[in-house]
Amino acid sequence: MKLIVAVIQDKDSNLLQQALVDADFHATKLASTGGFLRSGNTTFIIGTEDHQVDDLLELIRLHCHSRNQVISPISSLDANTDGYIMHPVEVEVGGATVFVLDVDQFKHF
Ligand code: 2BA
Repeated sequence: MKLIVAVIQDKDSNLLQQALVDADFHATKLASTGGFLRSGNTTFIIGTEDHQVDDLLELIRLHCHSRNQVISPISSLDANTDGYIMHPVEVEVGGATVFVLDVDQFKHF
């Protein structure tokens, strides 16, 4: 069995969630925050059998698109700017960052 951890953009999350349900994958959706942009993204954790991993990865690939995102400078009125980026930066985000992990045990009580 494998555990797939997929970090995707919020904009793609509803369509991917529906596609996972339609394809009978069991998933948990978590609200997460990117360490670089410090903006919201979505993390799915999905337990699945080894032989279904390729189908799942294809589903994620189909539903998650890369986009350019600009992080704006923080307002100078905001006193709490420690460590925040102070100039606009454009980065390409996604489609998806996916980790495939071996599962030691799976219990469902
Ligand atoms: P963020 O950390 O907010 O990163 C958003 C995008 O910013 C990244 O897109 C990448 O294009 C850029 N970026 C990230 N770190 C950078 C850096 N040190 N210098 C320059 N540009 C940088 P993606 O690579 O598509 O990543 C999207 C999100 O996936 C990330 O959001 C993070 O939440 C997650 N992620 C990516 N790689 C990861 C990893 N190795 N481990 C855990 N989470 C990861």
